[in-house]
Amino acid sequence: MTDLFAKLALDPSREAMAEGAVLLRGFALPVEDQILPALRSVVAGAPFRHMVTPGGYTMSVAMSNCGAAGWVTDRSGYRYDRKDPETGRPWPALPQCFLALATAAAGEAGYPHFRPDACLINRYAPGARLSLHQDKDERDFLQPIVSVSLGLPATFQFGGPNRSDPVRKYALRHGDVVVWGGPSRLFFHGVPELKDGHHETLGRMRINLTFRSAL
Ligand code: MD6
Ligand code: FE
Repeated sequence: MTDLFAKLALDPSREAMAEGAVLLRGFALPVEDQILPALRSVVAGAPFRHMVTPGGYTMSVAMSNCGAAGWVTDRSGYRYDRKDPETGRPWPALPQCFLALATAAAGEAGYPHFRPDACLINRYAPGARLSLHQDKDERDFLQPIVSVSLGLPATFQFGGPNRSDPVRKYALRHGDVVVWGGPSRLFFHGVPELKDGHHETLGRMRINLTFRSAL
């Protein structure tokens, strides 16, 4: 583990997105050799699925979770659940290398006390999208969210506190990490349709890990 922290301490290149939100370019690259196998083992235990929104719409993004709680949606609403509704079993544990990456990124961004208990895993095939939303199902909005992008690049739309606020666009690439909290914690954001392409390790997909303190 000391090794992992040593690698992650390499000076990241930062971009400020808003007050409380920072983009750490390539922050996950030094540990991708640990993250990708751990991800495979998590989704072997909790396979990707297309969840249904309360409005009855099937999401184009496929999702899974690991950690003490997982984010789920169905006809009854959005919530964090300690069990995978598909299997009735607890979600796979948060791999140590996931936890190390998320806490190191949060520390780097000025949130040294972040202890995530949930990791939502989003899988985008070309054409998949996530419409503008706020992340507001977590209990404590003082905790940030740490977001790790893997595979194909995506455009990330980052708005403001109101749905109608103008959005800024960021290209998120393999290995980029966004840490976001404080005054922008509840800002609207989304991902427009993923463009087709081929990534050398993940192929025709984008994976996004979002770490949250949910419970
Ligand atoms: C994605 N991310 O990048 C979707 N939410 O695939 C999110 O919805 C998100 O990246 C909250 C904080 C960071 C995020
Ligand atoms: Fe979100």
